[in-house]
Amino acid sequence: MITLALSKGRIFDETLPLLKAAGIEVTEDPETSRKLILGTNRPDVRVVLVRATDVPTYVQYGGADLGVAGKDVLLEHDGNGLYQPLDLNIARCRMSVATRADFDYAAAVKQGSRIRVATKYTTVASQHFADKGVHVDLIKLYGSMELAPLTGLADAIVDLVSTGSTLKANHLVEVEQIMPISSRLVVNQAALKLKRETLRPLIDAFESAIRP
Ligand code: PRT
Ligand code: MG
Repeated sequence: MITLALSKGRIFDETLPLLKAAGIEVTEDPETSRKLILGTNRPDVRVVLVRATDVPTYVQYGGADLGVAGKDVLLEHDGNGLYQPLDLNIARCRMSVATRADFDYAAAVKQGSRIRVATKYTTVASQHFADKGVHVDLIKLYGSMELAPLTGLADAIVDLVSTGSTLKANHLVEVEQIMPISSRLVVNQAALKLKRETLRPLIDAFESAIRP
């Protein structure tokens, strides 16, 4: 049995066409079913639904043989035993710095001021500001980052941006792009050895689906 860990929403939706190209069809709809384990047309392949941030953990400890996780999630996840053979180029967005329109980020950076930054992505954010030589006080949040500059909790946020409409709706402006983000295939290293005969063709099929 091969177990694939996916998160509901955009990762599940954008992985479906890749699975289809590999001859795998999920037989249940996660939006209408309450099941966390979904069957496929292949008796030896199943999908488990986990939180996006839990995908690397499932794969690392062998709760799943492979999974799909955003680069944002992978950069914040510490731990090894994860083989990352493919950038699937799905669920694309970017990681950016955003502030209130009335906060002069460029001036704060130039003056060497200490900037208060709220984010869920503390590993990426601290690396980014350290590389720039900018002094920051990082405030760890688990969601609704947009609220932080509006309430005075922070001067800036580091968050994911895709269309930019969430920032706009909250009167925030993107002042710096940190890196492009997409989702990667992650594979348990032990499983790759033990289940190579099933896993390798699956990885190859994904690869030809993204690079036809
Ligand atoms: O939502 P939930 O709390 O259940 O979990 P999650 O946010 O971890 O999962 P999900 O499904 O929302 O995101 C899974 C992965 O999709 C992330 O790890 C990213 O790699 C990728 N991804 C791609 C995004 C976005 N685009 C994205 N736009 N993840 C989140 N967003 C959010 C962003 O944080 C912001 O709140 O959407 C909002 C901005 O969108 P725009 O279009 O208004 O700019
Ligand atoms: Mg989300």
